[in-house]
Amino acid sequence: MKFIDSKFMRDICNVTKQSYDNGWDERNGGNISIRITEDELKDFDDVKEVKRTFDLGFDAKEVAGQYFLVTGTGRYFRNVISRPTEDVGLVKITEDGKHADLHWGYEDGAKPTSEFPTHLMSHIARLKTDKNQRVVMHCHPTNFIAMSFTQTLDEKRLSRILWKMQAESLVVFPEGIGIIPYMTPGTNEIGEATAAKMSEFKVVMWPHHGIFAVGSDPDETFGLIETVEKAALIFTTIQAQGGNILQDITDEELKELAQAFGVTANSKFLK
Ligand code: 2HA
Ligand code: ZN
Repeated sequence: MKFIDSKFMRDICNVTKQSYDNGWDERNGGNISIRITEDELKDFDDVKEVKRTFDLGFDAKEVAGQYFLVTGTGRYFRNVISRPTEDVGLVKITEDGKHADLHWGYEDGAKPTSEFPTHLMSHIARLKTDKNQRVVMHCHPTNFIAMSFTQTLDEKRLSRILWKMQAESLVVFPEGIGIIPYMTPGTNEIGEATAAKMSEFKVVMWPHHGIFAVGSDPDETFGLIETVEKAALIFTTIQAQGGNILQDITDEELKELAQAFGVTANSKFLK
């Protein structure tokens, strides 16, 4: 079987196209990585050879031997669906944890996204709490980013606002939202700050930039971002209607929601 025909490639093409169509990935904005096990690759005969090797610039030993399907640096989500063999690469983290071997893709010389350290650090952090952790996705959802200008960067306050915008929010992100300070993208420092938040949250706000989200498959991770951004859109629409909230979902109702859907809401964020 050829890797291009795999469900992993189908998933990454679908999710990048949908994210672009939603307006979250202007130019080269956004990146996604999907963790794949050696066993899941055994039937693909075109992923065995090492084509090139990349320096990671940090120690990723905790995911040594694991494969990651990841979008290329400078590449456009808009194009992934029409040029997947150039814009997506399948890399394996080497045993020393310091490099990634390219096994498939990046055919015109690309390399992994500049945010790959943040992706790997986030995978590592999440795997400690969730053995089904598979996907890290970053993009630029407009209303969510706008809130990082108009709202205080306070995790409890922002989580509560988003929870109260629709009944779905608490069910989809019961932990709430993590927020890091504004930092320069593409650095190990922003990767470490993001990963530190990932031990508690599945969603992290990068103020004035975008969102990082994690999950066990591409649909779930994309759905998480969609739900957060929908809450932010409702918030924006409320402001456009004058901002006067006459009634909302109470804390008591949030607790009932959590119970009804069998999720554990972050009690630090409830009254
Ligand atoms: O991949 O969005 O944060 C381009 C970006 C960097
Ligand atoms: Zn970005």
